[in-house]
Amino acid sequence: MIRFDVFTILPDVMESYLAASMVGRARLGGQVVIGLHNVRDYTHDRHRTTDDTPYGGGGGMVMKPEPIFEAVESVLGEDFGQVPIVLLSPQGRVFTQATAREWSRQPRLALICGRYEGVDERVRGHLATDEVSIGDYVLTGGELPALVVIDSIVRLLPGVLGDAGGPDDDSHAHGLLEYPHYTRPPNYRGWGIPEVLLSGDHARIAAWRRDQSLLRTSRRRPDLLDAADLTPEERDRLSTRARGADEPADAPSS
Ligand code: JAH
Repeated sequence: MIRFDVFTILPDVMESYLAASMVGRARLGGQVVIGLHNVRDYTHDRHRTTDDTPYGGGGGMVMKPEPIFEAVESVLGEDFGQVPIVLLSPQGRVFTQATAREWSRQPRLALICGRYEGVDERVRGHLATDEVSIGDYVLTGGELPALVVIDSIVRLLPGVLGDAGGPDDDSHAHGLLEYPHYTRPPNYRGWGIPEVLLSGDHARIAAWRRDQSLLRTSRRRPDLLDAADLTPEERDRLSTRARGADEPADAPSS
């Protein structure tokens, strides 16, 4: 079981996604607990102020430190100091499948979602233990990145995916992109499927899929190959071989 505590001024927006999907099912199944905490509930003023103008000027608004510190300290209680406190921010290191895998072994994670121009720097320096970005673009807040982090972790938990193959079979599990997938019908608008998939020869199918993953990765994401789990033979072949099209064949198969 894993527990997430999310600190946000938009808990309702997050709940609507977290109630649906595989995450919603995992919560019902008791594999995941998600606490959604409204930072506004930890303000002390009449107007429940969570943001203020930046020192030094320049416009925009910055999230005040006090409600965030008090919310996190109050909710984590005795666990404070033991639990990773993650700030979602475009300035963080890029969140990857490796981080999802590591965090999926934690019993508890806290996620802080900023809005406006971001959070007071003291949250970053004296409260957060980790800072991650889900990619090089700016959003209106950290809520979508927090949902991405939760989703990527929850699907790795034992018993959540409930499907053969599962998380070990997908893109990035071996550091390679996925091979092409097909389902019925075998001929759609004249577009067929690769003959090998109808052969019933499971060894040939596995070899074809591996080959497609390798080719697709070398053409689309050569940056992934350094860290990918390849045999010396596969590395040799990729470096010598002409990297042909990785697009699926479109000859009608029936
Ligand atoms: C935007 C606070 N790459 C992800 C990411 C994460 C957080 C934010 N934007 C992008 C963000 C505004 C305020 C956080």
